[in-house]
Amino acid sequence: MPYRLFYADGSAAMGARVILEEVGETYELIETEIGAGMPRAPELLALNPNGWVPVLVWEHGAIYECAAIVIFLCDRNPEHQLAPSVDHPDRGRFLQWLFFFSSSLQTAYQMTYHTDRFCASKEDEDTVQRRSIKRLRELWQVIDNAIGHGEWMLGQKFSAADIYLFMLTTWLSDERGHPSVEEFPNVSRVANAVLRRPAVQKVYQPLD
Ligand SMILES: N[C@@H](CCC(=O)N[C@@H](CS)C(=O)NCC(=O)O)C(=O)O
Repeated sequence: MPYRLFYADGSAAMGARVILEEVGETYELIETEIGAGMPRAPELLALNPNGWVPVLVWEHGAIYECAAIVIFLCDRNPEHQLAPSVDHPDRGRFLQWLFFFSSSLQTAYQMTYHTDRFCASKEDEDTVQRRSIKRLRELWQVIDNAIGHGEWMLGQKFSAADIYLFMLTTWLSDERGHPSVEEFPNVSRVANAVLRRPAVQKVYQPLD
């Protein structure tokens, strides 16, 4: 049974889709409405009650949370070497970055894109918006420092953490007053290198 991926352009589902392309799996894309205030498909809600993408359906059920899906796919396709194996010295750092991206950076993005979810009243939205942008800058700086002169997130070895990083850079928005990726030269270098990969070229559509 081919994988099925609940998907929306420009969303966290892009990371999961790039991994599917990298490992050459066949999959069916299920284009999914995730616009603010728009109803969510019952099929999506049945699998992910949060109403978010990505959701990956496979022969034994469905998984949500992009980082979990990425690790799951990498581990099922070890020959592609997108993740250090469980006993490799880099495994811990690989997991660290995926969890950091997902729990810290994605939350900062949530706060700037869905400010209302973090405020009890409209008057607080401006403060939360400003703080979340500051938070984005702080977190990207941590990542930039960690990469340093390294070629990739894990140093010399390319991994799915670099694909995840690339995805997160595509959410930086001038319009929303976010920092520009150029503020973080090491991040920018890694993201540009990931962008050249055929799997990314196939999947990534810059949004207007
Ligand atoms: N922690 C989840 C977050 C996923 C997420 O925020 N997806 C966004 C698109 S990037 C979404 O579906 N948003 C719709 C909404 O928040 O209502 C993950 O990493 O998979």
